[in-house]
Amino acid sequence: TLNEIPILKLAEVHAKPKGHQMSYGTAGFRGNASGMDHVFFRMGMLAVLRSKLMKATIGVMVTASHNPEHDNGVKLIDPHGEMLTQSWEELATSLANVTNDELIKEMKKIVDSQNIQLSNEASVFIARDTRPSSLALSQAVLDGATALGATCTNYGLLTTPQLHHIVACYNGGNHNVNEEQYYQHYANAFKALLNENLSYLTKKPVGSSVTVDCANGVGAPKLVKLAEHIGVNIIDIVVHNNGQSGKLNENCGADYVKVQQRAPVEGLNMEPDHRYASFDGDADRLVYYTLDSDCNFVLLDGDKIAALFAVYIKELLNKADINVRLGVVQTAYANGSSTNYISTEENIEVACAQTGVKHLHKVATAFDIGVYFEANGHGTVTVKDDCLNKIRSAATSEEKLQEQKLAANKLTAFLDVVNQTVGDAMSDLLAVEAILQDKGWSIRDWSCIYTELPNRQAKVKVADRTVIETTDAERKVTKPPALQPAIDKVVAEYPCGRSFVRPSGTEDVVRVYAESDTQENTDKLAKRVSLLVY
Ligand code: 16G
Ligand code: ZN
Repeated sequence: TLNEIPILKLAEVHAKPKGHQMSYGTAGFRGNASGMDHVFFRMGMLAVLRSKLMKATIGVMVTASHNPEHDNGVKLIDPHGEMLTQSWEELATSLANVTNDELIKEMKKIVDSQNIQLSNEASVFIARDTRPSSLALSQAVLDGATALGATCTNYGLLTTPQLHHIVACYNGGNHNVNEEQYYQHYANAFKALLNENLSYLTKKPVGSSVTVDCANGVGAPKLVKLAEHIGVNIIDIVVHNNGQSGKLNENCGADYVKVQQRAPVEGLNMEPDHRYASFDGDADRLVYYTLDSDCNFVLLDGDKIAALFAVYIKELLNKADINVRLGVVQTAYANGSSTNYISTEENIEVACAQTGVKHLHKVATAFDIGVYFEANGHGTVTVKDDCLNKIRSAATSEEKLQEQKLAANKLTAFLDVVNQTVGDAMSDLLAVEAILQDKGWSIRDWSCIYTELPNRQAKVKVADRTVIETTDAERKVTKPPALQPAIDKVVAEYPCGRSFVRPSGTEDVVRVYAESDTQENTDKLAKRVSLLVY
């Protein structure tokens, strides 16, 4: 049974403000940090119920990612390091929204409907980002989890993907996993991958530094640690926007760079052909950029990282003569040129999923090897176990030629560098650096694999964004019925035109995307479609 008295006492401390309603969105609860304390407390309790049901450790991450510093958020991590299963999102929403008086009743409802054995043990791992509100809010999570008698481990400051990694490894049986082990794992995997590269000793493009804007977030101190574990003689990472002066995500970070299509305002004295990268506030997104010889800004976003990864994997599979199903998963935001390059030029299967990591992840895991990326820089590679075994055994097989074994070995090493649980800016950075190094490519070589169509994102404030409903991985509007035909009509006027609108899952706005042959046309198209939404 539930130990009601201590729960109710703590619930008073973390009381819900009247009328405050929130829902578990694309990536958990997110909003202005003030007034959200009860949500964190209750998610601590929900994590315990989930842990008892799954008989495994559940993670709770306190972060609002790329949102402004005054926001905060919370999301649950399931046993294998994946996002909370979708059927529990509604339970989370109801639990967050009931009054204090209804709290016990609501929890009992969850216990009954899910058939949870309250006598089971529970274990919850908690971590937070660097927001000023995060310490107190992670304490609220701890209070909630301990109120239900869970064993809690508070990891303090971590990037979101670090917590995913730790939860997945722990539940996988590695009970010594911790932050230190994370660095060792990725540092060793990266070094092993470079060692597979025979030309590593002679050519050394990694020797030139990569400059990383860490959005003044938790990624900064963590990336410094990772770099120390690898060694500056192997990779030279210069950390910018480390939180000493600027504000979290303000005029910097992956979201700013991608949406504004420009470099962070402060801190970078950009030089042509140098490699720059940006993380977001919790380091689960990565984009690269540089200046061309005319000093124009050049962005290499999630689409370009996906293309780089997929083509590299395809080449290694071919070299190793391994036949498995490789696929790339994108969203509607993927630039049309990237889709064309991957599918038509490189002959790699491409699937489209709804926005949000959980949707892409699911589609990716249907492939033997799935590369998924959102254009905004969130992505990773997933591999099926039997496929991984196939590659591993190819690396040592007597029947394979030396060259084929080498390629299989390199692919194994590469797959070790990526964080398969979730998009991870740090591990993705290492993966990109290793591929460029292996290919002897400059950032310019990489950026030239295809040329993006000019694109524009806009947002429209409307009274009620839920009146817009979409289908076909958000590429078509179904409601209101007149909207899609109107969009189609406008789009048809622009060469290479494409545009879609979708209600945001994280903000109270409708988002508009447009692309076409020139920036001028694209901007016009975005504006006209935005007007249709009003
Ligand atoms: C969240 C998602 C991100 C998605 C974004 C869309 C995760 C971890 N993050 O940040 O993948 O691109 O929401 O936001 O799933 P929107 O619905 O406001 O456009
Ligand atoms: Zn993030």
